[in-house]
Amino acid sequence: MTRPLFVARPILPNLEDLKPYLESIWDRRILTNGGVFHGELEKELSRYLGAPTAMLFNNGTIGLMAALRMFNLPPGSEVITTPLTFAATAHAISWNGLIPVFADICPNDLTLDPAAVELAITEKTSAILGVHVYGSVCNLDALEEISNRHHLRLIYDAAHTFGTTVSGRPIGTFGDASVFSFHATKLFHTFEGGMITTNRVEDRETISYLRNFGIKNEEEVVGIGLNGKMNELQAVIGLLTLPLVEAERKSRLALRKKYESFLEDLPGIRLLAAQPGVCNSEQYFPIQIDSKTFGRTRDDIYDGLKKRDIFSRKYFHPICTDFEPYRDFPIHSARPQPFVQEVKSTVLCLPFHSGVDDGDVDEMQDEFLRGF
Ligand code: T4K
Repeated sequence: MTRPLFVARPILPNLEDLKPYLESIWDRRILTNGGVFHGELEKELSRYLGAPTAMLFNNGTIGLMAALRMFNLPPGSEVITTPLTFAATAHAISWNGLIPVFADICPNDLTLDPAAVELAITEKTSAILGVHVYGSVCNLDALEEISNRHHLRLIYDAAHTFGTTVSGRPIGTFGDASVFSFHATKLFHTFEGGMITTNRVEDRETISYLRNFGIKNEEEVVGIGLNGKMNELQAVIGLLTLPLVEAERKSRLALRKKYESFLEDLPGIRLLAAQPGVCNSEQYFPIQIDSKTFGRTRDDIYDGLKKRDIFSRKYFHPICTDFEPYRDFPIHSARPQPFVQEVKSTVLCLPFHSGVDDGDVDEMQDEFLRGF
């Protein structure tokens, strides 16, 4: 048993395998601004993620900021998103001088509810930013239909869906653009990192300007770009980590089955159902606790596990509209009360990675069956 046991644990390559890469960087002295390893990783990820355009960033947040900037959305226009996400999603909208507008989530998969999105649309709406939260895939068809009908851009925060496919189609090819996070806590990581993918090769030039200060050549700056570049050390970590991803995903899939075996039939515990046709990224394992039926609250479980040095996380509670910058922003909903307000106090992500062994699972099972 590993203690402390965290919600996430990064996969790491063998230290010895780093050495030849480091020597090569040291020889060349090209440390960033598009080195050899950066180029190699970009090519490999384009293949892995099945996206014609796949461009590395130094983290997912900067990737989101750049993706929103790609489409020259009118300043002050509104971007509809979910409040059940990491703060970075809403912040990326705000940093672009756009207004985040929050819409409710679907009870079955916890992603943006298309009916709520419809209700949130005004003449100022310019885009929808869906989040495949926990690895749960948004209602792609409905969101595409709405965005086409209202002439809106459709962008996906794909931070939790590395390698996900839907009926064989890679997740990063839906919508106008998708953004991945390669943070240490993600299935695939580069310590810190991110990527924008799109279905159109023509987007590469725009994204490369956005990533590199708008620089076209030594004498021309053609746009207001960021410094979104990934460096060579991060790229090497990516090259060495990518081959380890499938084994990690399989190990998490096995862990999911173990968790499900004792949680599935436990009164008061709800699990997210598998989505038809979706090959899941196995990024997080969220459960929802109905305290009336289970007899204990989500916070009781969180505290009970913590006493055993097991650190689950209440992702994503508080929700964005509980945070100061977005406090009192309305949540548009097709229900009398937004469902997300209910979910936020019931959801808990259990440790979900290959470092969780059978002893850990047994210990958690005992706690759940005893009722904490
Ligand atoms: N959109 C969505 C939907 C996201 O979830 C995120 C990031 C983004 C956008 C933005 O992408 P980035 O700009 O981050 O690339 C973590 C991550 O920092 C964040 O990347 C992630 N989402 C978010 C859901 O989780 P914290 O504050 O919960 O991280 P922290 O440091 O508490 O880590 C969680 C646990 O993971 C720790 O208890 C221990 C373990 N851990 C963590 C780190 C950093 C390790 O074992 N090793 C490590 O190096 O935000």
